[in-house]
Amino acid sequence: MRFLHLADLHLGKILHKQNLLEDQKFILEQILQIAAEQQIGAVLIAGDVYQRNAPSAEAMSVFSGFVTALAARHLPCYIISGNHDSAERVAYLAPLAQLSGIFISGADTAKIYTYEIQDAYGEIRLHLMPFTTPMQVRAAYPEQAEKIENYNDAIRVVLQHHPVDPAKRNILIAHQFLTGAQVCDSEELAIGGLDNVSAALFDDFDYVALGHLHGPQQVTRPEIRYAGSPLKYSFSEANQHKSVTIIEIREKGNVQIETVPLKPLHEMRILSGSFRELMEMPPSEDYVQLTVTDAAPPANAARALHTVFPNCLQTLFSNEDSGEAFFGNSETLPEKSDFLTLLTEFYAAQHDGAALTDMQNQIVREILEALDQKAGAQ
Ligand SMILES: [Mn+2]
Repeated sequence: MRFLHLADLHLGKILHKQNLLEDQKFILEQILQIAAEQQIGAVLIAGDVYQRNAPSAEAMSVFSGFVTALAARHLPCYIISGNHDSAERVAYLAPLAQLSGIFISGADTAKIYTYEIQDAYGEIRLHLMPFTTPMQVRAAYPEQAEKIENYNDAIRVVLQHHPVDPAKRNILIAHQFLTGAQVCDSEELAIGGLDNVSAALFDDFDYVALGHLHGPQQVTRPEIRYAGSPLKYSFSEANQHKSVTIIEIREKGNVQIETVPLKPLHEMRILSGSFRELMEMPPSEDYVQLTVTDAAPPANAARALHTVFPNCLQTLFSNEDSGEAFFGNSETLPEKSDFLTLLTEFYAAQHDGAALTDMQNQIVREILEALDQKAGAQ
């Protein structure tokens, strides 16, 4: 059977004030197409369905639409909650969803939920392990609490209570940070590596569908794999290539893995240059981070750059001489000002802080009035 492995959807994510819901709808639509083209038999979602513990109504609606589309195509889907999710909220209506072939891990996060699916080679067991913490596992197994100091201990204890039949084909879906994996800025990890889990704990599984880290990657062997997020959720991911992972499992021991690239609605790029250089670049609707390198950029540089890059999410200013950022980013952009204020600021920036003379001010006002009258007459 062919499985499509996804993770870290982060529905409802807002990146530098940009709501990514349209990008997310677009990519989920593309994933549905890939599932059809690739003759997928089931979909795995390895946690972080939502960006927030209490997701927005819009994010919930997008998720509802996606799983409903899977069910309408008779594609079973196996879903666990991640560290960004509320296990209870993700599991809302789970018994009802199960009737349509959508299997969701439950509110008890110290537990593994197992389901079976049949293919030509027999039965495949899908083990759904929601994101869990040492505290939650200690509470579930108080007699072993003293032995649970970190995430590795916690996952070991959960797996000890869940024997796996090694004669069967077993897939684990989990959301944890495996030792040795590559991290980026949009994940929320524990400081000091307390959340490290050893891949050796997963030796019994034919494939481990992981979520948590946003860069697609394998850990220790090809069958222990992070699918990565379907979209870039931080500028640290600008150079990553997002994809979905497709696993083909035949007889026991025969697992083939490939990836299919995803093409986003908006690309993400990091650009740097003088104000003039950036203004002369080809206009683009990509999500960009701009670094303006002038020693003294115009006061309205961020706003002017928005005319070339309307989806600029972050404007940084670095003084090339000192090499240090000396002014904040576009999130601190002043409120919209009237034209005269903008012009005054622009003039001052271009003339070492000098103000318009009374005569210049008068001329500008007359021009503005004439423009207003002309606009009113139309
Ligand atoms: Mn995540």
